[in-house]
Amino acid sequence: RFSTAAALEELIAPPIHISYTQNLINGQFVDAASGKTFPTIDPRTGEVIAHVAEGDAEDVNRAVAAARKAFDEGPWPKMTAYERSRILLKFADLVEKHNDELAALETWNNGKPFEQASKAEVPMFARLFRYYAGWADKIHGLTVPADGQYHVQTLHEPIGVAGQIIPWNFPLLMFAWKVGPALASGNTIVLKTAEQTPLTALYAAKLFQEAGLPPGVLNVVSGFGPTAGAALASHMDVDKVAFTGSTATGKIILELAARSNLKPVTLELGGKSPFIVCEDADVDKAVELAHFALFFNQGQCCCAGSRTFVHERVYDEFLEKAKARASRRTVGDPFKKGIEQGPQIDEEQFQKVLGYIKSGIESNATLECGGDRLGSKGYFIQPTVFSNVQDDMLIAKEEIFGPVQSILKFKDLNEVIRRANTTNYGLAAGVFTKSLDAANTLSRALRAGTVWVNCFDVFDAAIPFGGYKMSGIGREKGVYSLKNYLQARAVNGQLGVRRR
Ligand code: TXE
Repeated sequence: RFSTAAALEELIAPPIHISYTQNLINGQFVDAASGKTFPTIDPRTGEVIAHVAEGDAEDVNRAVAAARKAFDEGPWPKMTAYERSRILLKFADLVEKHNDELAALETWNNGKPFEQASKAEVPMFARLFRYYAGWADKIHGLTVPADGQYHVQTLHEPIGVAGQIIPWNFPLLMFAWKVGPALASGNTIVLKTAEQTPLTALYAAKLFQEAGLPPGVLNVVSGFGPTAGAALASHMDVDKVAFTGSTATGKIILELAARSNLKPVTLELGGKSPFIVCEDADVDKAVELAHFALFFNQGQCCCAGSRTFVHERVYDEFLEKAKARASRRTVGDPFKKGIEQGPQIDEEQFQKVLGYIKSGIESNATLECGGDRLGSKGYFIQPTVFSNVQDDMLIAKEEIFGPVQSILKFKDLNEVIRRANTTNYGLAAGVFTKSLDAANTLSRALRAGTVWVNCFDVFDAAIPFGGYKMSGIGREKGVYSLKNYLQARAVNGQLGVRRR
Protein backbone atom coordinates (compact mmCIF):
# COMPACT_ATOMS: atom_id res chain seq x y z
CA ARG A 1 0.00 0.00 0.00
CA PHE A 2 1.26 3.42 -0.90
CA SER A 3 2.39 5.62 1.97
CA THR A 4 2.50 9.39 1.90
CA ALA A 5 5.30 9.52 4.41
CA ALA A 6 7.47 7.26 2.29
CA ALA A 7 6.67 9.19 -0.86
CA LEU A 8 7.65 12.47 0.72
CA GLU A 9 10.80 10.97 2.16
CA GLU A 10 12.19 9.94 -1.18
CA LEU A 11 10.79 9.53 -4.62
CA ILE A 12 9.25 6.17 -5.20
CA ALA A 13 9.12 4.64 -8.65
CA PRO A 14 6.73 3.27 -9.43
CA PRO A 15 4.66 4.94 -6.68
CA ILE A 16 1.68 2.63 -6.91
CA HIS A 17 0.39 -0.33 -8.80
CA ILE A 18 -1.68 0.68 -11.82
CA SER A 19 -4.90 -1.31 -11.62
CA TYR A 20 -7.13 0.27 -14.25
CA THR A 21 -6.02 0.85 -17.83
CA GLN A 22 -9.07 -0.32 -19.80
CA ASN A 23 -12.10 1.70 -20.79
CA LEU A 24 -15.05 1.60 -18.42
CA ILE A 25 -18.20 0.86 -20.41
CA ASN A 26 -21.49 -0.23 -18.90
CA GLY A 27 -19.86 -1.05 -15.59
CA GLN A 28 -17.13 -3.25 -17.10
CA PHE A 29 -13.46 -2.51 -17.66
CA VAL A 30 -12.90 -3.56 -21.27
CA ASP A 31 -10.20 -3.42 -23.94
CA ALA A 32 -10.61 -1.05 -26.86
CA ALA A 33 -12.72 -2.50 -29.68
CA SER A 34 -9.66 -2.30 -31.94
CA GLY A 35 -7.46 -3.97 -29.32
CA LYS A 36 -5.10 -0.99 -29.55
CA THR A 37 -3.31 0.61 -26.62
CA PHE A 38 -1.21 3.74 -26.22
CA PRO A 39 1.55 4.53 -23.75
CA THR A 40 1.03 7.00 -20.94
CA ILE A 41 4.20 8.56 -19.60
CA ASP A 42 5.88 9.88 -16.48
CA PRO A 43 6.79 13.52 -17.30
CA ARG A 44 9.68 13.40 -14.80
CA THR A 45 11.51 11.04 -17.14
CA GLY A 46 9.53 10.58 -20.35
CA GLU A 47 9.37 6.87 -19.51
CA VAL A 48 6.26 4.76 -20.04
CA ILE A 49 4.12 4.18 -16.93
CA ALA A 50 1.51 1.94 -18.53
CA HIS A 51 -0.23 1.09 -21.78
CA VAL A 52 -3.83 2.20 -21.83
CA ALA A 53 -6.75 1.06 -24.01
CA GLU A 54 -7.01 3.41 -26.99
CA GLY A 55 -10.68 4.16 -27.46
CA ASP A 56 -11.95 5.46 -30.79
CA ALA A 57 -15.31 5.96 -32.51
CA GLU A 58 -16.44 2.37 -31.93
CA ASP A 59 -15.71 2.53 -28.19
CA VAL A 60 -17.50 5.86 -28.00
CA ASN A 61 -20.50 4.27 -29.76
CA ARG A 62 -20.58 1.47 -27.20
CA ALA A 63 -20.19 3.88 -24.29
CA VAL A 64 -22.95 6.15 -25.61
CA ALA A 65 -25.26 3.15 -26.08
CA ALA A 66 -24.66 2.18 -22.43
CA ALA A 67 -25.24 5.74 -21.21
CA ARG A 68 -28.38 6.02 -23.36
CA LYS A 69 -29.81 2.81 -21.92
CA ALA A 70 -28.95 3.88 -18.37
CA PHE A 71 -30.71 7.17 -18.98
CA ASP A 72 -33.77 5.93 -20.87
CA GLU A 73 -34.39 2.81 -18.83
CA GLY A 74 -32.97 3.96 -15.53
CA PRO A 75 -32.50 3.49 -12.72
CA TRP A 76 -30.38 6.65 -12.47
CA PRO A 77 -32.76 9.44 -13.55
CA LYS A 78 -35.63 7.58 -11.92
CA MET A 79 -33.96 7.16 -8.55
CA THR A 80 -34.94 9.65 -5.89
CA ALA A 81 -32.68 12.68 -5.72
CA TYR A 82 -31.84 11.65 -2.17
CA GLU A 83 -30.57 8.27 -3.36
CA ARG A 84 -28.40 9.96 -5.99
CA SER A 85 -27.10 12.37 -3.40
CA ARG A 86 -26.13 9.51 -1.09
CA ILE A 87 -24.08 7.82 -3.81
CA LEU A 88 -22.20 11.07 -4.45
CA LEU A 89 -21.54 11.42 -0.71
CA LYS A 90 -20.34 7.83 -0.44
CA PHE A 91 -18.04 8.44 -3.39
CA ALA A 92 -16.58 11.50 -1.62
CA ASP A 93 -15.91 9.33 1.45
CA LEU A 94 -14.10 6.76 -0.68
CA VAL A 95 -12.03 9.51 -2.31
CA GLU A 96 -10.93 10.62 1.14
CA LYS A 97 -10.05 7.08 2.06
CA HIS A 98 -7.92 6.74 -1.08
CA ASN A 99 -6.59 10.30 -0.99
CA ASP A 100 -2.91 9.39 -1.24
CA GLU A 101 -3.26 6.77 -3.95
CA LEU A 102 -5.23 9.20 -6.09
CA ALA A 103 -2.73 11.98 -5.41
CA ALA A 104 0.26 9.77 -6.19
CA LEU A 105 -1.28 8.64 -9.45
CA GLU A 106 -2.07 12.24 -10.35
CA THR A 107 1.51 13.30 -9.67
CA TRP A 108 2.99 10.35 -11.48
CA ASN A 109 0.93 10.90 -14.61
CA ASN A 110 0.83 14.71 -14.59
CA GLY A 111 4.02 15.83 -12.83
CA LYS A 112 2.38 18.20 -10.35
CA PRO A 113 3.84 18.38 -6.83
CA PHE A 114 2.56 15.53 -4.67
CA GLU A 115 1.99 17.92 -1.77
CA GLN A 116 -0.32 20.01 -3.98
CA ALA A 117 -2.19 16.94 -5.22
CA SER A 118 -2.55 15.27 -1.82
CA LYS A 119 -3.25 18.30 0.36
CA ALA A 120 -5.27 20.50 -1.99
CA GLU A 121 -6.52 18.87 -5.16
CA VAL A 122 -7.80 15.48 -4.00
CA PRO A 123 -9.51 17.05 -0.93
CA MET A 124 -11.07 19.62 -3.29
CA PHE A 125 -12.14 16.80 -5.59
CA ALA A 126 -14.08 15.21 -2.70
CA ARG A 127 -15.43 18.62 -1.67
CA LEU A 128 -16.87 19.26 -5.14
CA PHE A 129 -18.84 15.99 -5.03
CA ARG A 130 -20.19 16.79 -1.57
CA TYR A 131 -21.23 20.21 -2.85
CA TYR A 132 -23.14 18.69 -5.78
CA ALA A 133 -24.59 15.95 -3.58
CA GLY A 134 -26.15 18.81 -1.63
CA TRP A 135 -27.80 20.15 -4.77
CA ALA A 136 -29.29 16.85 -5.97
CA ASP A 137 -32.51 17.17 -3.94
CA LYS A 138 -32.81 20.93 -4.27
CA ILE A 139 -33.44 21.15 -7.99
CA HIS A 140 -36.97 22.29 -8.68
CA GLY A 141 -38.96 24.37 -11.12
CA LEU A 142 -41.41 27.20 -10.75
CA THR A 143 -45.09 27.81 -10.79
CA VAL A 144 -45.73 30.51 -13.34
CA PRO A 145 -48.56 33.03 -13.05
CA ALA A 146 -49.53 33.03 -16.74
CA ASP A 147 -52.35 35.10 -18.24
CA GLY A 148 -55.65 33.24 -18.33
CA GLN A 149 -57.03 30.18 -16.60
CA TYR A 150 -53.91 28.05 -16.65
CA HIS A 151 -51.90 26.25 -14.10
CA VAL A 152 -48.31 26.46 -15.39
CA GLN A 153 -45.32 24.74 -13.88
CA THR A 154 -41.79 24.26 -15.08
CA LEU A 155 -40.02 20.95 -14.51
CA HIS A 156 -36.23 21.07 -14.49
CA GLU A 157 -35.20 17.81 -16.05
CA PRO A 158 -31.86 16.22 -16.89
CA ILE A 159 -30.80 16.67 -20.51
CA GLY A 160 -29.85 13.05 -21.05
CA VAL A 161 -26.48 11.69 -22.14
CA ALA A 162 -23.67 14.16 -21.49
CA GLY A 163 -20.42 13.92 -23.47
CA GLN A 164 -17.55 15.42 -21.49
CA ILE A 165 -14.04 16.04 -22.82
CA ILE A 166 -11.38 17.11 -20.35
CA PRO A 167 -7.73 18.26 -20.43
CA TRP A 168 -4.60 17.11 -18.62
CA ASN A 169 -3.66 20.05 -16.37
CA PHE A 170 -6.09 19.16 -13.53
CA PRO A 171 -7.29 15.67 -14.45
CA LEU A 172 -9.22 15.04 -11.23
CA LEU A 173 -10.63 18.52 -10.73
CA MET A 174 -11.81 18.73 -14.34
CA PHE A 175 -13.51 15.36 -13.83
CA ALA A 176 -15.30 16.79 -10.76
CA TRP A 177 -16.35 20.06 -12.43
CA LYS A 178 -18.05 18.07 -15.18
CA VAL A 179 -19.19 14.82 -13.58
CA GLY A 180 -20.47 16.35 -10.29
CA PRO A 181 -23.25 18.58 -11.66
CA ALA A 182 -24.19 16.14 -14.43
CA LEU A 183 -24.75 13.26 -12.00
CA ALA A 184 -26.43 15.38 -9.34
CA SER A 185 -29.03 16.46 -11.88
CA GLY A 186 -29.70 12.92 -13.10
CA ASN A 187 -27.79 12.70 -16.38
CA THR A 188 -25.65 9.83 -17.61
CA ILE A 189 -22.14 10.40 -18.92
CA VAL A 190 -19.46 9.43 -21.40
CA LEU A 191 -16.22 11.06 -20.27
CA LYS A 192 -13.21 11.29 -22.61
CA THR A 193 -10.04 11.98 -20.66
CA ALA A 194 -6.97 13.72 -22.07
CA GLU A 195 -4.57 11.34 -23.79
CA GLN A 196 -1.75 12.54 -21.51
CA THR A 197 -3.52 11.74 -18.23
CA PRO A 198 -5.95 8.82 -18.40
CA LEU A 199 -5.12 7.12 -15.09
CA THR A 200 -6.84 8.95 -12.21
CA ALA A 201 -10.24 9.14 -13.92
CA LEU A 202 -10.26 5.35 -14.29
CA TYR A 203 -9.36 4.95 -10.62
CA ALA A 204 -12.08 7.42 -9.62
CA ALA A 205 -14.62 5.65 -11.84
CA LYS A 206 -13.81 2.41 -10.03
CA LEU A 207 -14.51 4.17 -6.71
CA PHE A 208 -17.85 5.31 -8.12
CA GLN A 209 -18.74 1.68 -8.78
CA GLU A 210 -17.84 0.87 -5.20
CA ALA A 211 -20.09 3.72 -4.07
CA GLY A 212 -23.03 2.05 -5.84
CA LEU A 213 -23.29 3.99 -9.10
CA PRO A 214 -25.34 1.78 -11.46
CA PRO A 215 -23.64 0.43 -14.64
CA GLY A 216 -23.68 2.72 -17.67
CA VAL A 217 -24.22 5.93 -15.69
CA LEU A 218 -20.56 6.97 -15.90
CA ASN A 219 -18.53 5.58 -18.79
CA VAL A 220 -14.88 6.54 -19.22
CA VAL A 221 -13.07 6.28 -22.55
CA SER A 222 -9.35 6.97 -22.89
CA GLY A 223 -8.08 8.07 -26.29
CA PHE A 224 -7.17 10.89 -28.62
CA GLY A 225 -9.07 14.04 -29.58
CA PRO A 226 -9.55 13.70 -33.34
CA THR A 227 -10.78 10.09 -32.94
CA ALA A 228 -12.53 9.47 -29.60
CA GLY A 229 -13.15 13.16 -28.75
CA ALA A 230 -14.55 14.06 -32.16
CA ALA A 231 -16.77 10.95 -32.18
CA LEU A 232 -18.28 12.06 -28.87
CA ALA A 233 -18.82 15.68 -29.91
CA SER A 234 -20.51 14.64 -33.15
CA HIS A 235 -22.54 11.72 -31.81
CA MET A 236 -26.23 11.88 -32.66
CA ASP A 237 -27.22 10.23 -29.39
CA VAL A 238 -25.27 12.58 -27.10
CA ASP A 239 -27.57 15.30 -25.79
CA LYS A 240 -24.98 17.77 -24.51
CA VAL A 241 -21.25 18.27 -24.73
CA ALA A 242 -18.98 19.99 -22.23
CA PHE A 243 -15.35 20.68 -23.05
CA THR A 244 -12.29 22.16 -21.40
CA GLY A 245 -9.16 22.74 -23.45
CA SER A 246 -7.70 25.01 -26.11
CA THR A 247 -9.71 27.64 -27.95
CA ALA A 248 -8.81 26.02 -31.29
CA THR A 249 -10.27 22.68 -30.23
CA GLY A 250 -13.27 24.43 -28.63
CA LYS A 251 -14.18 25.81 -32.05
CA ILE A 252 -14.00 22.31 -33.55
CA ILE A 253 -16.25 20.93 -30.81
CA LEU A 254 -18.83 23.66 -31.42
CA GLU A 255 -18.78 22.93 -35.13
CA LEU A 256 -19.12 19.16 -34.62
CA ALA A 257 -22.04 19.73 -32.27
CA ALA A 258 -23.73 22.06 -34.76
CA ARG A 259 -23.19 19.75 -37.72
CA SER A 260 -24.58 16.72 -35.91
CA ASN A 261 -27.61 17.12 -33.66
CA LEU A 262 -27.22 20.71 -32.46
CA LYS A 263 -26.45 19.56 -28.93
CA PRO A 264 -25.84 22.43 -26.50
CA VAL A 265 -22.17 23.10 -25.80
CA THR A 266 -20.30 24.54 -22.85
CA LEU A 267 -16.68 25.50 -23.40
CA GLU A 268 -13.96 26.45 -20.93
CA LEU A 269 -11.01 27.57 -23.01
CA GLY A 270 -7.69 29.36 -22.87
CA GLY A 271 -6.75 32.71 -21.41
CA LYS A 272 -4.19 35.48 -21.21
CA SER A 273 -5.25 36.91 -17.91
CA PRO A 274 -3.93 40.24 -16.63
CA PHE A 275 -2.62 40.60 -13.09
CA ILE A 276 -2.57 44.30 -12.22
CA VAL A 277 -0.32 45.69 -9.48
CA CYS A 278 -1.41 49.21 -8.55
CA GLU A 279 0.87 51.99 -7.29
CA ASP A 280 -0.28 51.67 -3.67
CA ALA A 281 0.50 47.94 -3.50
CA ASP A 282 2.54 46.33 -0.76
CA VAL A 283 5.25 45.19 -3.16
CA ASP A 284 6.38 42.10 -1.26
CA LYS A 285 2.85 40.75 -1.10
CA ALA A 286 2.16 41.68 -4.72
CA VAL A 287 5.29 39.87 -5.87
CA GLU A 288 4.32 36.70 -4.03
CA LEU A 289 0.76 36.72 -5.34
CA ALA A 290 1.77 37.53 -8.93
CA HIS A 291 4.34 34.73 -8.72
CA PHE A 292 1.70 32.26 -7.53
CA ALA A 293 -0.79 33.51 -10.14
CA LEU A 294 1.59 32.61 -12.94
CA PHE A 295 3.78 29.73 -11.75
CA PHE A 296 1.18 27.58 -9.97
CA ASN A 297 0.82 24.12 -11.53
CA GLN A 298 3.94 24.65 -13.71
CA GLY A 299 2.16 27.62 -15.32
CA GLN A 300 -0.36 25.19 -16.80
CA CYS A 301 -3.53 26.98 -15.73
CA CYS A 302 -6.12 28.34 -18.13
CA CYS A 303 -6.55 31.33 -15.80
CA ALA A 304 -2.81 31.94 -15.15
CA GLY A 305 -2.03 35.62 -14.50
CA SER A 306 0.20 35.65 -17.56
CA ARG A 307 0.40 39.40 -18.16
CA THR A 308 1.77 41.01 -15.00
CA PHE A 309 1.01 44.76 -15.35
CA VAL A 310 2.95 46.81 -12.78
CA HIS A 311 2.52 50.52 -12.10
CA GLU A 312 5.61 52.52 -13.07
CA ARG A 313 6.08 53.85 -9.50
CA VAL A 314 6.66 50.37 -8.08
CA TYR A 315 7.96 48.72 -11.25
CA ASP A 316 11.71 48.63 -10.49
CA GLU A 317 11.29 47.30 -6.97
CA PHE A 318 8.70 44.76 -8.14
CA LEU A 319 10.94 43.55 -10.93
CA GLU A 320 13.95 42.94 -8.68
CA LYS A 321 11.85 41.05 -6.18
CA ALA A 322 9.91 39.07 -8.81
CA LYS A 323 13.17 37.95 -10.35
CA ALA A 324 14.56 36.94 -6.94
CA ARG A 325 11.37 35.02 -6.12
CA ALA A 326 11.39 33.12 -9.42
CA SER A 327 15.09 32.29 -8.95
CA ARG A 328 14.29 30.82 -5.52
CA ARG A 329 11.46 28.64 -6.83
CA THR A 330 12.16 25.01 -6.05
CA VAL A 331 11.94 22.88 -9.16
CA GLY A 332 12.49 19.14 -9.15
CA ASP A 333 11.00 15.75 -8.56
CA PRO A 334 7.38 16.44 -7.64
CA PHE A 335 7.35 13.58 -5.13
CA LYS A 336 9.96 15.32 -3.00
CA LYS A 337 9.03 17.49 -0.05
CA GLY A 338 9.12 21.26 -0.54
CA ILE A 339 9.08 21.09 -4.34
CA GLU A 340 7.03 23.90 -5.84
CA GLN A 341 7.36 22.98 -9.50
CA GLY A 342 7.53 19.69 -11.36
CA PRO A 343 7.93 18.97 -15.07
CA GLN A 344 5.67 20.20 -17.88
CA ILE A 345 3.16 17.61 -19.04
CA ASP A 346 4.85 16.28 -22.17
CA GLU A 347 7.37 16.81 -24.94
CA GLU A 348 4.94 18.82 -27.06
CA GLN A 349 4.09 21.32 -24.32
CA PHE A 350 7.74 21.44 -23.24
CA GLN A 351 8.80 22.41 -26.77
CA LYS A 352 5.93 24.88 -27.07
CA VAL A 353 7.00 26.72 -23.90
CA LEU A 354 10.68 26.75 -24.91
CA GLY A 355 9.55 28.14 -28.29
CA TYR A 356 7.78 31.04 -26.57
CA ILE A 357 10.87 31.75 -24.46
CA LYS A 358 12.91 31.93 -27.67
CA SER A 359 10.33 34.24 -29.20
CA GLY A 360 10.48 36.53 -26.13
CA ILE A 361 14.26 36.78 -26.44
CA GLU A 362 14.07 37.41 -30.21
CA SER A 363 11.46 40.15 -29.78
CA ASN A 364 13.80 41.97 -27.36
CA ALA A 365 11.97 41.48 -24.13
CA THR A 366 14.58 41.41 -21.33
CA LEU A 367 15.25 37.93 -20.00
CA GLU A 368 15.68 38.48 -16.26
CA CYS A 369 16.12 34.85 -15.20
CA GLY A 370 15.63 31.29 -16.39
CA GLY A 371 15.15 30.83 -20.11
CA ASP A 372 16.07 27.18 -20.59
CA ARG A 373 15.27 23.62 -19.68
CA LEU A 374 16.40 22.30 -16.33
CA GLY A 375 18.51 19.15 -16.34
CA SER A 376 18.66 16.74 -19.23
CA LYS A 377 15.88 14.32 -18.38
CA GLY A 378 12.12 14.88 -18.30
CA TYR A 379 10.28 18.10 -19.11
CA PHE A 380 11.55 20.52 -16.46
CA ILE A 381 11.80 24.23 -17.35
CA GLN A 382 13.57 26.93 -15.36
CA PRO A 383 11.24 29.55 -13.83
CA THR A 384 11.56 32.36 -16.35
CA VAL A 385 10.89 36.09 -16.03
CA PHE A 386 10.76 38.61 -18.87
CA SER A 387 10.62 42.35 -18.25
CA ASN A 388 10.15 45.16 -20.73
CA VAL A 389 7.38 43.16 -22.38
CA GLN A 390 5.32 45.07 -24.95
CA ASP A 391 1.66 44.41 -25.77
CA ASP A 392 2.32 43.38 -29.36
CA MET A 393 4.89 40.69 -28.53
CA LEU A 394 3.81 37.09 -29.00
CA ILE A 395 4.57 36.32 -25.33
CA ALA A 396 2.08 39.04 -24.32
CA LYS A 397 -0.62 37.85 -26.70
CA GLU A 398 -0.62 34.07 -26.77
CA GLU A 399 -1.16 31.47 -24.08
CA ILE A 400 2.30 30.12 -23.13
CA PHE A 401 1.01 27.59 -20.59
CA GLY A 402 4.34 27.32 -18.82
CA PRO A 403 6.50 28.89 -16.09
CA VAL A 404 7.16 32.15 -17.95
CA GLN A 405 6.22 35.47 -16.34
CA SER A 406 5.84 38.51 -18.60
CA ILE A 407 6.07 41.87 -16.80
CA LEU A 408 4.64 45.01 -18.41
CA LYS A 409 4.74 48.60 -17.16
CA PHE A 410 1.73 50.96 -16.97
CA LYS A 411 1.07 54.58 -15.91
CA ASP A 412 -2.62 54.93 -15.09
CA LEU A 413 -5.80 52.96 -14.59
CA ASN A 414 -7.56 53.90 -17.82
CA GLU A 415 -4.52 52.89 -19.79
CA VAL A 416 -4.19 49.53 -18.04
CA ILE A 417 -7.90 48.79 -18.43
CA ARG A 418 -7.65 49.38 -22.17
CA ARG A 419 -4.50 47.31 -22.53
CA ALA A 420 -5.69 44.49 -20.28
CA ASN A 421 -8.88 44.21 -22.34
CA THR A 422 -7.05 44.22 -25.67
CA THR A 423 -7.12 40.45 -26.06
CA ASN A 424 -9.41 37.83 -27.56
CA TYR A 425 -9.50 36.09 -24.21
CA GLY A 426 -11.51 36.96 -21.09
CA LEU A 427 -11.15 34.20 -18.54
CA ALA A 428 -9.80 35.86 -15.40
CA ALA A 429 -8.03 38.90 -14.00
CA GLY A 430 -6.15 39.75 -10.82
CA VAL A 431 -6.06 43.13 -9.11
CA PHE A 432 -3.67 44.06 -6.33
CA THR A 433 -4.37 47.31 -4.51
CA LYS A 434 -5.28 48.88 -1.18
CA SER A 435 -7.66 51.33 -2.85
CA LEU A 436 -11.33 50.43 -2.76
CA ASP A 437 -11.90 52.77 -5.65
CA ALA A 438 -9.27 51.10 -7.85
CA ALA A 439 -10.53 47.63 -6.86
CA ASN A 440 -14.14 48.52 -7.70
CA THR A 441 -13.24 50.28 -10.93
CA LEU A 442 -11.02 47.47 -12.20
CA SER A 443 -13.27 44.63 -11.12
CA ARG A 444 -16.09 46.11 -13.20
CA ALA A 445 -14.08 47.33 -16.17
CA LEU A 446 -12.01 44.22 -16.88
CA ARG A 447 -13.81 41.94 -19.32
CA ALA A 448 -13.28 38.61 -17.58
CA GLY A 449 -15.43 35.86 -16.09
CA THR A 450 -13.56 36.01 -12.78
CA VAL A 451 -11.83 38.94 -11.08
CA TRP A 452 -9.70 38.17 -8.05
CA VAL A 453 -9.01 41.19 -5.83
CA ASN A 454 -5.95 40.82 -3.58
CA CYS A 455 -6.15 37.07 -4.06
CA PHE A 456 -5.82 34.62 -6.95
CA ASP A 457 -6.94 31.10 -7.89
CA VAL A 458 -9.68 30.96 -5.28
CA PHE A 459 -11.63 27.92 -6.47
CA ASP A 460 -14.41 27.26 -4.02
CA ALA A 461 -16.97 24.72 -5.24
CA ALA A 462 -19.75 27.31 -5.03
CA ILE A 463 -18.07 30.02 -7.14
CA PRO A 464 -18.91 30.04 -10.85
CA PHE A 465 -16.03 29.97 -13.34
CA GLY A 466 -15.94 30.58 -17.08
CA GLY A 467 -14.89 32.93 -19.81
CA TYR A 468 -15.87 36.03 -21.70
CA LYS A 469 -15.01 36.28 -25.39
CA MET A 470 -12.89 33.44 -26.79
CA SER A 471 -12.29 32.00 -23.34
CA GLY A 472 -15.52 30.09 -23.52
CA ILE A 473 -19.25 29.69 -23.33
CA GLY A 474 -21.11 29.08 -20.07
CA ARG A 475 -20.09 28.73 -16.44
CA GLU A 476 -18.98 25.76 -14.39
CA LYS A 477 -19.10 25.15 -10.64
CA GLY A 478 -21.67 26.57 -8.28
CA VAL A 479 -25.35 26.63 -9.06
CA TYR A 480 -24.56 27.91 -12.57
CA SER A 481 -23.14 24.56 -13.60
CA LEU A 482 -26.40 22.72 -12.93
CA LYS A 483 -28.09 24.74 -15.65
CA ASN A 484 -25.75 23.17 -18.20
CA TYR A 485 -27.25 19.77 -17.45
CA LEU A 486 -30.91 20.65 -17.05
CA GLN A 487 -33.68 21.72 -19.35
CA ALA A 488 -36.98 23.28 -18.43
CA ARG A 489 -40.23 21.75 -19.54
CA ALA A 490 -43.29 23.97 -19.26
CA VAL A 491 -46.45 22.09 -18.37
CA ASN A 492 -49.59 24.10 -19.04
CA GLY A 493 -52.85 22.87 -17.60
CA GLN A 494 -56.22 24.46 -18.07
CA LEU A 495 -57.56 25.30 -14.68
CA GLY A 496 -61.23 25.24 -15.33
CA VAL A 497 -61.82 27.31 -12.22
CA ARG A 498 -65.26 28.80 -12.09
CA ARG A 499 -65.40 32.57 -12.13
CA ARG A 500 -66.43 33.95 -8.80
O1 TXE B 1 -5.34 20.96 -25.96
P1 TXE B 1 -6.62 20.36 -26.65
P2 TXE B 1 -3.82 20.46 -25.92
C1 TXE B 1 -4.30 25.13 -24.01
C2 TXE B 1 -2.85 25.40 -23.68
C3 TXE B 1 -2.15 24.29 -24.39
C4 TXE B 1 -2.98 24.17 -25.64
C5 TXE B 1 -2.88 22.85 -26.36
O2 TXE B 1 -2.46 26.63 -24.25
O3 TXE B 1 -0.81 24.61 -24.67
O4 TXE B 1 -4.30 24.34 -25.19
O5 TXE B 1 -3.08 21.77 -25.46
C6 TXE B 1 -9.35 16.76 -26.80
N1 TXE B 1 -12.28 16.73 -31.03
N2 TXE B 1 -4.98 24.38 -22.96
O6 TXE B 1 -3.36 20.08 -27.28
O7 TXE B 1 -6.30 19.85 -28.02
C7 TXE B 1 -8.06 16.19 -26.27
O8 TXE B 1 -7.97 14.81 -26.54
C8 TXE B 1 -12.60 16.46 -29.76
C9 TXE B 1 -5.82 25.15 -22.08
O9 TXE B 1 -3.69 19.43 -24.87
O10 TXE B 1 -7.69 21.39 -26.56
C10 TXE B 1 -8.16 16.53 -24.80
O11 TXE B 1 -9.01 15.61 -24.14
N3 TXE B 1 -11.73 16.52 -28.74
C11 TXE B 1 -6.65 24.30 -21.24
C12 TXE B 1 -8.84 17.91 -24.82
O12 TXE B 1 -9.48 17.99 -26.09
C13 TXE B 1 -10.47 16.89 -29.01
C14 TXE B 1 -6.18 23.00 -20.80
C15 TXE B 1 -7.88 19.10 -24.68
O13 TXE B 1 -6.97 19.09 -25.74
C16 TXE B 1 -10.07 17.21 -30.33
C17 TXE B 1 -5.36 22.34 -21.79
C18 TXE B 1 -11.05 17.11 -31.38
N4 TXE B 1 -10.75 17.38 -32.65
C19 TXE B 1 -4.78 23.05 -22.81
N5 TXE B 1 -8.76 17.55 -30.31
C20 TXE B 1 -7.55 24.95 -20.25
N6 TXE B 1 -8.58 25.69 -20.72
O14 TXE B 1 -7.41 24.76 -19.05
C21 TXE B 1 -8.35 17.45 -29.03
N7 TXE B 1 -9.38 17.03 -28.24
